[in-house]
Amino acid sequence: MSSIDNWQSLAAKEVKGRDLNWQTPEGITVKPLYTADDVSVDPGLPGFAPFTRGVRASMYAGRPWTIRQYAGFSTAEESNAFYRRNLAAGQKGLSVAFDLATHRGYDSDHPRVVGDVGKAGVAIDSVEDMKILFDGIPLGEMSVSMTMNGAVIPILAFFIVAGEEQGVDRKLLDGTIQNDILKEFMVRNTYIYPPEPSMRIISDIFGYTSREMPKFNSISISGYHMQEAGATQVQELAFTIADGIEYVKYGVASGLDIDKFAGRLSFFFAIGMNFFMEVAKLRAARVLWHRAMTKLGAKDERSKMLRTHCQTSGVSLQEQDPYNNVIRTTIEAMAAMLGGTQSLHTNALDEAIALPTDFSARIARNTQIVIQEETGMCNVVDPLGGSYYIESLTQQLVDAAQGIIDRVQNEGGMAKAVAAGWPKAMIEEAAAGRQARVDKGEDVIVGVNKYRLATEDRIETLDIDNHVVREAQIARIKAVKAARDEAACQAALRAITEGARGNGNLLALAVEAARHRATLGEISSAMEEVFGRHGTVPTPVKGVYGAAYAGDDRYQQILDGVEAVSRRLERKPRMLVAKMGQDGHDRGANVIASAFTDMGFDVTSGPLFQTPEEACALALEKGVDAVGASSLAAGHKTLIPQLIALLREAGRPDIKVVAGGVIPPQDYEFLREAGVQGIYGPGSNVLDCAADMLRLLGHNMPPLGSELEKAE
Ligand code: MLC
Ligand code: 5AD
Repeated sequence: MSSIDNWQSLAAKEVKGRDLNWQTPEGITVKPLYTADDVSVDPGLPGFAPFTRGVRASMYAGRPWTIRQYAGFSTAEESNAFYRRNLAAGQKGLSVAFDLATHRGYDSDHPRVVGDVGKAGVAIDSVEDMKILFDGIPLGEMSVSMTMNGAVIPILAFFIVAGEEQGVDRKLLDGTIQNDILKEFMVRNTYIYPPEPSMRIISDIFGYTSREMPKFNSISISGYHMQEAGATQVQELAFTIADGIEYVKYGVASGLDIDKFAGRLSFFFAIGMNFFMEVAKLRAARVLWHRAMTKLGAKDERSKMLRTHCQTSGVSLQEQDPYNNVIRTTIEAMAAMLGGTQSLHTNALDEAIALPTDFSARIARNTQIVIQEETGMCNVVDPLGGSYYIESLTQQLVDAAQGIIDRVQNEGGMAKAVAAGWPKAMIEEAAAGRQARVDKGEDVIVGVNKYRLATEDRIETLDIDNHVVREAQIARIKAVKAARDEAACQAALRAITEGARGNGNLLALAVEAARHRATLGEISSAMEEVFGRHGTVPTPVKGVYGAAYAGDDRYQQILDGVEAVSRRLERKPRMLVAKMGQDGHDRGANVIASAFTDMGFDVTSGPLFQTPEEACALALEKGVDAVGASSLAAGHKTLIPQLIALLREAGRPDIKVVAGGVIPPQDYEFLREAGVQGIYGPGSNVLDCAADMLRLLGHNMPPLGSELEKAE
C-alpha cells in the first residue's frame, strides 16, 4: 500500500539508508519527496490577491512577458543602431546600459573617467546624446528601461526632454528608471551622494512622476545585484522587499498619498541556477509585497501588486567552455517565466568575458523567442501552481524572508540597516562560502571545477576603443556648450543648487537645466555642492573562507607557504587589493581580500574608484609586496599598465602586480607585456591564485593537488 511511511522505507532501501535531504545555501532543507501534506496554504487564482500565481488573470496566455534586452556600449549612435537591429529581430522593449562615467555623474571629459568612457555601457553627457540614442524610436510607443541610480536626476531629465523634442507628451512616456539607491550602498556601488540626500532624490522622483508621468515606473527595486554579489535567494528576497518598504515610507513621509505612487513601483530579480527555488522566489515575492503594502495602508490592489523584471544570472555564467552558458541561460529563463515575470533579459554566452556581440546577443534574444513561440509554454497560466514542491517552497521562502524583513523593521528600517552594514556583511559571508564550495568542488560548475576542457577555443568578443569614444564625446560636449545660451544654463544650474539646499523638486529643476543644454556632470555637480560625494572603504569579512577550508590539505599547503614567507620577511606578506576607475563590482575583490586574510596575508582593501595615482600612493604607504587589481568593467587595459608605470617611476618595480576579474584572453599578452605577473579570469580557483602569489614572493611552492589534476 502506498503511504508516506512505506515510501520512506522503500526509498531508504533503494539508497541503502543514504540521507537524501539537500541543504540549500539559504539553510532550507529540501526533501526528496513532497506530497499534499506539505502544502498548507491555498495559492488562490492568478490576477487575485495576494497574486501568488501571477499579477494578471490571463498572464502569458493574454500577453507574453516583454523581451527586454539590457544593452549599451560606446557612443549613442552605435547603441541606437544596435537597438534598432534588435527590435527588428523580435525584441519588444528597450533597456539602456550606461557607462560608469555616466553612472557616477561625470562627463566624458573628466580626468577620473579616462578608462571608463563608453566601456561598460553607452556614454551620455547631454540631451543631445539622449536624442541620438532614441533617434527613430518613438518614445510614446516604446517602453524604455534605464538602469540609472546615482545620476538619476540628469538622466531622467534628459529622457523627458528628448521625448519633448520628439513631440511626445510626458504623460505618454512609458518605461522604468532603476532609481534604487539602497542596493547601491549595499552591493552595486554606483552611488554619488550620501544616503540621506540620495533618499530625498527618490522622493522627488516619486513626486514628479506620479503627477506628470502616469505610465512611467518610478523605480525598479532590485535584488538582482544582491544575488550577483553572492546573496542567497532568501537574502535577495528579504532585502529587496525591505528596500521597497523603506521607499514607500520615505514617499509617504514626503507627503505623497501611498496609492498615488505605489502602483508604479516595480521590481527586479536575478534568476540563477537553483531552478525551483527561483520559481518559488518570484511567487513568494508577490505574497510578501502584498502583505507589506497592506500593512502600510495601501487600499488600491494595484499598489500591492508586485510587477517585476528578471535577468538571468551573470555570475552563473562562465568563461570556460562558454557554450554551456546558453544551456544555463535557457534553464534560468524558464524559471523566470514559470515564476511569472513581466519582463526578461537573457544574458549572452560571452557574459563572463565581454559585452555581447551581434552573434551572442541574437542567441540570447532567441532563447526567449523560442520559449514564447515554439514551446506552447505560454498557453497555460502558472503551470507549476499546485505542485506540492513549488507551493511548499513558496511558503518556506515567505517565512524565511519574513524573518529577515522583521529584523530589518525592528532595527529601524533598511536605510539604518544599510548604514549599520549588516546586510552587506551577510551577503559577503554567503559569497565567501559559495566561493569555498566551488573551489572545493562541492558546488559543481560544469567545465570549471568538473569536466574541464584541456584546451579552450577562443570565441570572438566585442572590443571597444575607449579612446575613440572619449574623443568623440569630448568634441560633442564642446559643441553643445558652444551653442547654448550660457546665462540661461548657468541660471538653471544655480536653481538646482538652491533647490538642493531647500526643497525644490530636483527633477523638475533638472528638466529645465536639460532644456538649456546643461551637461550631466554640471547637473550632478550642482547638487554635489550641497550634498557632497560619498566614498567608502570596503571591510571584507574574516574567517568564513578559512572555516570552510578547515582540514583541507591544499589549504594547509597555502598556510604553510604563507608562514614560510612570513618567517623570511619577518612580517606577514602584504597585499593591496585595488579597485581602480569607476567600476564598483566588488564581490571578487572582497572574496579575494577575505580569503587571503584568512590565509595569513596582511591585506589592505583599497577604496573604490581610485585613480592609478591614488592606488600607487596607497601601495607605497602600506609598503605592500604585491597589488591585486580587480577589474570587471573593461578598464584594465588603461588603468593597470598606468599603475605599473607609476610604481616603476616611484622606484618600486619590485612590487608585484596581478590582475583579476573580467579580462578577455586576447588581452592577456598586452597585460603581460605591460608587466602584469598573474591574470585570473572568472572561474579561477582562489587557492591556485594564492599559490601563484607565494611563488611570486619567492617561495618554492610545490604544485597544489588541483594544479596537478589540471596538468594531467
Ligand atoms: C500585461 N498587460 C496585460 C497583460 N499582461 N494586459 C492584459 N492582459 C495581460 N495578460 C499590460 C500591462 O498591464 C501593461 O500596461 C502593459 O501590458 C505592459 O506589460 P507589463 O507587464 O507592465 O510589462 P512591461 O511594460 O515590460 O513592464 C515591466 C515592468 C517594468 C513593470 C517590470 O518596470 C520594466 O520594464 N522593468 C524593466 C527593468 C529593466 O529592464 N532593468 C534592467 C536592469 S539591468 P499598463 O498600462 O498596466 O502599464 C541591471 C544590470 C546592471 O541593473 O547592474 O547594470
Ligand atoms: N550590455 C549588455 N549587458 C550588460 N550587462 C551589464 N552591462 C551590460 C551592457 N552594457 C549585464 C550583464 C551583467 C549584468 C549586471 O548586466 O549580464 O552581468
